Amino acid sequence: DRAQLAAVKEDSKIYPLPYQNFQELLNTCDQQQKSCLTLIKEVLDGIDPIQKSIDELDLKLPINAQEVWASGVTYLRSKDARNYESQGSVPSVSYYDKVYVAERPELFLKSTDKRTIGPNDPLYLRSDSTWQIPEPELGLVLDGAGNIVGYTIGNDMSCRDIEGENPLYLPQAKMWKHSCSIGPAILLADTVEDPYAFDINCRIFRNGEKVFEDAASTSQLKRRYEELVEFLKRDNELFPGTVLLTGTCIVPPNDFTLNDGDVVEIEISSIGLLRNPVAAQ
Ligand code: DO4
Ligand code: MG
Repeated sequence: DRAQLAAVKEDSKIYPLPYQNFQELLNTCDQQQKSCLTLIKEVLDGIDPIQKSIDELDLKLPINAQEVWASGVTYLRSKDARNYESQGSVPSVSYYDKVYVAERPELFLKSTDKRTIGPNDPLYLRSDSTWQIPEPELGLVLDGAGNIVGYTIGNDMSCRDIEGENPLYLPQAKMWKHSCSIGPAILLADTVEDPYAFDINCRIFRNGEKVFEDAASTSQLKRRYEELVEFLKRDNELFPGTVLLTGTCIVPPNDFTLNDGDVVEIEISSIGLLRNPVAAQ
C-alpha cells in the first residue's frame, strides 16, 4: 500500500527498488559514481518482479522535484501562439520572435514541490482567467550537476489571456496551485537512443467526448536539450532531481479554453500517459 520506487524493465515486469524516492537513487549514484542504469541493473540482479502489471498500479508523482523549471518558445508552434495572444501589445518584431532565434533561451521557474501534482490529481484552473490551456511538454530530469538522467512528461498549464495582456505577467500566467503535473514515469536517459524522436500526443475530453487531439515530435525542437540545461545551471544551484520542461509543441485552437470537469491526457512514446482531471478551485 505504501508508495514505492520501482523499475520497469524491457520485459514490462515491475521490480521494487530499495530507495525511498528518485532523489535517493540519484544520491546513491553520485556516491558510488555510477549511472542510474548501471546501479539499477546491479541492485536488481537476482530480484524477482512483483506480481502485478503496470495497469494495476496506482502511479504517483515519480519525483518530488524541489523545483520545476520550464523553457519557452522553443517550438515554432509556441512562438506563433504567443504572437497571436499578445496582438496589440507587442511591436511588429515581438519579444517572442526575438527569443526564438536568440542565443539565450527563455527559462522560467514553473513550479515547486508543493505546487506540482502527479497522475490523476486535479489540475486547478485560475479563477481570474478565461483562456487556459494545457502545454504538453517533454521534461528533462537532472542530477545536481545538470546531467540529463531521465525523461518524463509535464503539463505547463498556461493562462493565455494573462500572458497576452503583458508578458511581465508571466509568473501569474504560469504558476499557481496545481498548475503543473509530472509523470507517470521517468525513462532513464541511458536507455534512449534518440531523445529528439519522442512523439507527443495530447487529448482533451469533455463530458466523456474528445474535444481536442493533436500530435507533434521533439524532432521539431529549435534547440538542443544541453543548451537549455547550460543556461539553467549557469551561475545557479541545481537541486538533484530538478525537472526542466522543454517547451510546448502543441497548442489547442485559439478559441479553446479548459473547463471544470475536462480531462487532459498527454502521452509520450515509451514514457507513458499522464492523465489529469481539471477542476475549478
Ligand atoms: O513565453 C511564454 C512561455 C512559453 C511556453 O511556456 C512554451 O513555449 O512552452
Ligand atoms: Mg510551456
